Amino acid sequence: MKKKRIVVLLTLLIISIFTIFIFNNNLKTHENINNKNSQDAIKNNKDENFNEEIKEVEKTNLVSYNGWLNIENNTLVNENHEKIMLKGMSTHGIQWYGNLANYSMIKSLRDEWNSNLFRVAMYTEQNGYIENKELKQKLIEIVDNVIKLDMYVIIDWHILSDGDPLIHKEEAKEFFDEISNRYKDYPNVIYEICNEPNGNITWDDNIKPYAIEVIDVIRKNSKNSIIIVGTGTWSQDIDKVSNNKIDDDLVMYALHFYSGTHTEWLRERALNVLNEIPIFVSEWGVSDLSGNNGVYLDEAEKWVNFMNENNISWANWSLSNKDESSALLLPNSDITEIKDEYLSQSGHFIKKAMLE
Ligand code: IDC
Repeated sequence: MKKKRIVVLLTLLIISIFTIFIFNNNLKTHENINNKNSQDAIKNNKDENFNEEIKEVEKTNLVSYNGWLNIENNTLVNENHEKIMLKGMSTHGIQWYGNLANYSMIKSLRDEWNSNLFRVAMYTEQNGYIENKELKQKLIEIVDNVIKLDMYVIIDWHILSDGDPLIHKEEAKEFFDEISNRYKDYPNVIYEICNEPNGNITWDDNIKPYAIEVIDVIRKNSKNSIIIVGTGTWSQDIDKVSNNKIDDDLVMYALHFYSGTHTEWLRERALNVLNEIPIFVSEWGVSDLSGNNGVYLDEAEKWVNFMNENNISWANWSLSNKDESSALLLPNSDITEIKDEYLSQSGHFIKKAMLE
């Protein structure tokens, strides 16, 4: 009799353990299905491929906290309508210095400098993407790493010697179609569709028509991403935009400056339009416009204050160890983490600006 009771009890126990196991597993599968293709994958920290590092830092300036960005009163806000400022490094051209933009380097910028943004500059010309299509793989590798690190990332179609964005419009459309499809579920990604239009072109006839077509392509995949559009004269002509804006609530306009060349007059120009258009300083440097010829830190300080006062997000040129004054690192220092002893004069200044 006693034996029989034990057998019954044991059977019941086994059945209950089995049921709990099945139920639990079912829940997990459910969770996975729900999270697939969803922005919540990022927020809930459950996407295995992309979120392994989030747990380490719980910062209110990162993507898991802020989510999809928006624009209100011409400035960036997070999902809860709170103002947010993005600050980070831009790579140099990834065809030359892409290897410095490795996982541990970007992680150290996040953890030690409090950076929440990284810009990936993919040149179109100068042995950039147009001639060298493998560069896309390099870009993807870097962007994936930035996403893993829970930071925002700018994908920069870096036109420069090709001053008119229309020159490589078809390639741009193809590229942004593929890339915005790949990243459509990630609030991390910001598209910068033409770094610095320049030369004999205008906003009305060249840049805006180009932007409309490329934005259209991106919007088919991603309705909610922020898109930055370059402006004329190497992204200084923000004053040409206000009466001919692009009809899209999530578009921002690029203002670029180099403190050895661009001073008070450009800040005034920006001030004049700050209430009319959202501005993103997606590239700036402490050198002159050549990227070299010394550092201009007093003027740079004025710019940094200006951006802080007006909640303007920025990316600094550049994370490289080239022998030029805008480079963050000393010439040829080959490092995988940001360390003070390898910082150039620019590097020391940028560290301070980042931590302000
Ligand atoms: C510069 C690099 C320099 C390189 C040159 C041409 O610092 O090493 O030889 O480009 O490729 C920009 C551009 C950015 C420039 C930077 C400094 O967006 O590509 O980088 N600059 O000249 N606009 C204004 C300045």
